[in-house]
Amino acid sequence: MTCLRLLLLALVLPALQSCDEDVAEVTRPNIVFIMSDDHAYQAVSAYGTGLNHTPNIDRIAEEGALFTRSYVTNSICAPSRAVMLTGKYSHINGKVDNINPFDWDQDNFAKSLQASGYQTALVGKIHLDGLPQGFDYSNVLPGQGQYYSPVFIENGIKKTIPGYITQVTTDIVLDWLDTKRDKEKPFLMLYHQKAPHRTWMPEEKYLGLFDTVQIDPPANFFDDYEGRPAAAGQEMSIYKDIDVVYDLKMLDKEEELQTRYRKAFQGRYDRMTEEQKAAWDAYYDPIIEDFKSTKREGEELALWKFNRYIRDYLSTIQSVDDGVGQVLDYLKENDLEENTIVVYTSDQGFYLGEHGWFDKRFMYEESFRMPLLVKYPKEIKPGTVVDELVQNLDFAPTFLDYAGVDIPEEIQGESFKDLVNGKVDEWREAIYYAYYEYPGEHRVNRHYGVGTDRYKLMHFYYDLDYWELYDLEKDPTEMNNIYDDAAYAEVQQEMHKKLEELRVQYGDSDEANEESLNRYLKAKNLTR
Ligand code: SGN
Ligand code: CA
Repeated sequence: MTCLRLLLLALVLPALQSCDEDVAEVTRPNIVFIMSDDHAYQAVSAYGTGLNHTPNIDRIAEEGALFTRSYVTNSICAPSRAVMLTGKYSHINGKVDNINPFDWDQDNFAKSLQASGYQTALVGKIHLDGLPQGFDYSNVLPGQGQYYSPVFIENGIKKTIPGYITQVTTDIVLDWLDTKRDKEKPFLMLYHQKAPHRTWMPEEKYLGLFDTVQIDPPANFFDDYEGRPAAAGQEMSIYKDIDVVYDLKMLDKEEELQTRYRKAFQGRYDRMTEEQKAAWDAYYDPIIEDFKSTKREGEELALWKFNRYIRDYLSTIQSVDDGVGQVLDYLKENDLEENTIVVYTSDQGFYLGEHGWFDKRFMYEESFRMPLLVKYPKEIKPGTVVDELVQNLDFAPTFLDYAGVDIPEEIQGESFKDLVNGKVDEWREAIYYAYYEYPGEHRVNRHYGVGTDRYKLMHFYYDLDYWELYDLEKDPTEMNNIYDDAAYAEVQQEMHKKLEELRVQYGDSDEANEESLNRYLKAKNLTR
């Protein structure tokens, strides 16, 4: 906050006579930034897909704003979080994949808020090794974390906590808000859920929640990937790659279903208490029996797998939604509602059967796009809808802007504070994307690209050199690659131009790709 603004404040609040930090604390907003892991916008009922019901998450948009075009810069967990913290692209902050380490010594927005007098806390999944910097309190998961009896690292000290991860995470957040923070200071709380990440293990009380409904897969579930070699080469197909024991919980007591990851799932099951196991078995055992005794093949088996997958995935979200409700209620009951910004988002999008897939990584719409709901009763009108293109790159500058802290020059994102209130005349028309983690799990090739509200251009490279272009208005599910289609020659040229401009603007290049590729191959002990 500038001194001039503080002086103006001092005029209206005569009790405050100085230009020091204390004055600012009166009005600076608190920030609760809720991020879940792999939560597809298709599974937030505020987006109207009708798949499930998330009344508490929806409340944020009802009382504030719903963003219809919020995108990630690199659709994978740890890089997404590094971008969120630094406001810089992966090739600048250095965290381009889940493999190489993150440099906590660099600036992040929590450090800036902390230096300006905020109390800062980080709870849950962060997926960046090392003691988090910029936080007065951290209580985070090692790596991916576990659904049952999770391990947390509280200010550097490891502890196993009984219970189900989503509720445990919420309890830690509520406890910090209620008993641990300095109530004289504004606060930043990063409340980061593990759910609904693979292997989609529901809380006992929600086992079977979606069993009364038959969920149809998306229309392109049986995609043949024609004209899209990278899409054809992935390993994230619900039909061919999902593991029936590990992912779909067919852990039969007779041990007849011996799949690749059975042992890993046994380890997860063994973390449950006897009571939890009893509830789990009562639900899954009859399904296992049916699976073993009914012969399903081809399309029928694919649909059966899709239904098992989607039901577990959606059930884990119900616990996330409960947690959001508990935190919103806490803010309300403690007179914190008016002056607190609440954000709900995910670290990337996710496929819920589109193109036949689970997982993410591609720049295709479902994993590129994320849910984003923001409320701040003091400034944002209830029911606001924002259709402009925003990215996770924008979180850091937006929070600094709301807190009245100077936004460092090197930050590459833009604050969307004024955009939400309709006070911005010009906004970006194109966004840049880059994905790196290949060769790796799920085999999604390295690619980069540019998106506008209507078109998308992507370039797959490394062991491919292949361009794709989509007209999202005519082909929203991206089934028809129109690159080199004469009817789109002008659009193609225009999109190439935009891509080059953005690569220059953000300092990305083939050389930077080469450099990060070499680091990646070295870390994985691979040769080209
Ligand atoms: C794990 C998952 C993958 C997932 C990555 C990245 N496998 O490795 O399916 O793509 O995380 O996800 S699992 O067998 O360990 O569940 S991310 O969200 O952390 O980037
Ligand atoms: Ca994720």
